[in-house]
Amino acid sequence: MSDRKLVIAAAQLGPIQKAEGRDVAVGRMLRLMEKAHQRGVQVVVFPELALTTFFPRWYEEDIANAAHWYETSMPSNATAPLFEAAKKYGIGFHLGYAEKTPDGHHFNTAIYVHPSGETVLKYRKVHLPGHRDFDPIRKVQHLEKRYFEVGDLGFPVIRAPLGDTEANIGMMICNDRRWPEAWRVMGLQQVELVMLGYNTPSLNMDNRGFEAHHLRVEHSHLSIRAGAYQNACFAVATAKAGTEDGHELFGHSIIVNPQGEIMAQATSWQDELITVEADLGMCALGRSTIFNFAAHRRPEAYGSITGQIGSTPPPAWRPG
Ligand code: ING
Repeated sequence: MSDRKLVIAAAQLGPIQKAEGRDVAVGRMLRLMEKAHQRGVQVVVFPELALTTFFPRWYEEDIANAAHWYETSMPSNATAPLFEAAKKYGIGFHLGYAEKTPDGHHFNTAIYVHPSGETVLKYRKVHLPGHRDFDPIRKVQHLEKRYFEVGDLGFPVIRAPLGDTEANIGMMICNDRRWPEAWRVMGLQQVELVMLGYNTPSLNMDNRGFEAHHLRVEHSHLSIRAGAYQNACFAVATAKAGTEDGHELFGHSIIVNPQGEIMAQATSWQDELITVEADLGMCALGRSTIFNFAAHRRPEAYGSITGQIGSTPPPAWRPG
């Protein structure tokens, strides 16, 4: 046990309908912040694209028709109440949103905001799933490659004051959790707390093969538990869940410790706060033993991980 205790929460959101404005989502997030304050929470993690519906499911021929989904400033009039609540309650928060930069670039972005209202860290989603153009085979479109550019900030980790202590924090977004490279880049920076939001359909929308429904959640938890365990860090994974205009997203937000154990799990697909007290000193065991990277990693054997993009077929062996 260490004296580096931190009370953290995943603030899961239920659905946000296409016709609902940012004020609806912000109002619900403020209620979750108040509940977090009542529970002595010091850090709150909101979902990916927390201010709007998951708009990449909707095809727009003219991208200009999607302009209203993006934030051109942060904070903005609509989001300022979140920053004020952070100051009022002394709570830091992670927020996922669609970012349009002053020079016209579009990213699926997340920030961590200190109770002072200052942005401590920004991340832009690197692994954009789905496709760019309308896909007639799919049951539902997943057009993140149409609406966002690949994140250009890497996977930064920073040591920052959190609650009564400080921690090495990093972020990833949704599909990133399925890629061990994202976790390891942050593990190599000694990350202790990974904050991630997600919007994940509860059924496979690809329509290109069978996937048992229960595996949707299984694969999500498998990815997060493995990432936390293999990099000796905590992970807070927060869903936007429920049915948005007929399209279902699963909840099952979880908080995972550095041994890969689920410490808390949401049990609804609505607005729900799950809370844990994390002992950040727990990261030390994995980092100094089984995942002591300096002692055990062999980068000379890993060249293909950054040396190539797609997989290539192996040489074939034939008897005699
Ligand atoms: N959503 C999904 C995710 O990675 C997905 C897309 C679902 C990809 C299931 C593969 C399998 O959780 C986002 N927004 O990345």
